[in-house]
Amino acid sequence: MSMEKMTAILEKIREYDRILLFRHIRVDGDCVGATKGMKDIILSTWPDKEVLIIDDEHSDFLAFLGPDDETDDDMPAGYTRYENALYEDALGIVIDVAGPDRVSNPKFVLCKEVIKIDHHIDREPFGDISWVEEDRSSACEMVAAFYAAFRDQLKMSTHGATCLYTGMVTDSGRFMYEGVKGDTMRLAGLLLDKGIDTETLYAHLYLKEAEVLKFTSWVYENMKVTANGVAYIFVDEGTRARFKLSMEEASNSVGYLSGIRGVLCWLAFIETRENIRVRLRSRFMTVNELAENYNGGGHACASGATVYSLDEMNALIADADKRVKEYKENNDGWL
Ligand SMILES: [Mn+2]
Repeated sequence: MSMEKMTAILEKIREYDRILLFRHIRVDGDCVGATKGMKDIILSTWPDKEVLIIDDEHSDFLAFLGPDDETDDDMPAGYTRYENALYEDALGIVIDVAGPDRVSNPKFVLCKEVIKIDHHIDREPFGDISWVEEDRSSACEMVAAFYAAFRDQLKMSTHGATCLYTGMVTDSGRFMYEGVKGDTMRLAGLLLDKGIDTETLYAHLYLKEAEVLKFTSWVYENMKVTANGVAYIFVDEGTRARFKLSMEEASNSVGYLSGIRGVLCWLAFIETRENIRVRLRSRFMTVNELAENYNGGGHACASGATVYSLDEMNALIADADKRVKEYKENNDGWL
C-alpha cells in the first residue's frame, strides 16, 4: 500500500519541473525538517528542477536549518512570490498537515496537482494523492522512508539528512514517544550514515540560556504537590516580568514538572492581564475531560484551559487531585 503511494509520488516528482512544498501553521521541527529534507532530496537528484518552500512563518529556534524561499530573488526568473502563475503549473506537496485549513500558505490549492504526506489522524483527506501513515512517529520519518525506498535512484546531502533527523528527534521526544518503532531507528540510522554532526545539532536544539535555567530552578522551588499526586506551579505576572518570560517560555514550565514519581498529573498556571492560562499534562491517566470543564480541551495527556480567578484555579487543582486519587484507587502499575 505505502509502496504504491510512494511510487506514484516519485513519478509525479519526476514529471513536474516546478515543485512547491507546504507545511502547517505554527511551524515545528517536523514540518520544517520534512519540507527542507524533501527539497534537498529533489534538488540533489534533479538539480534543474525548481523547488520552493514559500512560507511567511519562521521559527528562530529552527533558523540553523537555513532560510526558506522568502524573497523575489529566490523565485524563478520572471515570477514574483505571490503570483498565481507560479503555482498554477506546479506540483504541490503538503507535508505534516492533517487538514487543508492548517496549511500555512493557502495558495497550495492553486497547484495543478497536490500530494499530501502526513502522519496525523486522517480526519480530512485532501490532495490528488494522499499518503498517510498514522503510526509513523514523524513526517520526517516518512520522507526518510521515501528516500530509503528509492535510494538507488535518489540522492540526499548531509544537510538534507540533518533536516530530516531534526524532525525525527523533535517529533518523537528524542525517540521516547510511543510512535517510535524499529523502522524509525533503522531510518534514523540511514540518516546518521550521511554524516550528521549530532553534537552541533543537539547544541542548537537543547542548549538553554542561563536565565531560563534560573527560572527552571524557581519552578522547582515554588511548585506544590497535592496529597494524591498533582504537581502545580503558578507563574504570576511579577515573576514573568522578573525572568523576562514570554507566554511561551512561561508555559514551558509545565514540562519541568513532568518527571516526579507518583505525580500523575501536573499543571502550570500562567497569569495574564485578563485571565489565568492553564497547561495540563498527565501520564497513565487522561486530562482532557478535566480541561473541558475549565474552558479548554486538547489531547488525552496534554491539554489547555483557562480560568478567571484564584478560586477557580484552586477548584481545578482540587478537581485534578480527586481524579488522581480515583485513578490510583482503580488502577495498578502507575509510577
Ligand atoms: Mn509531525
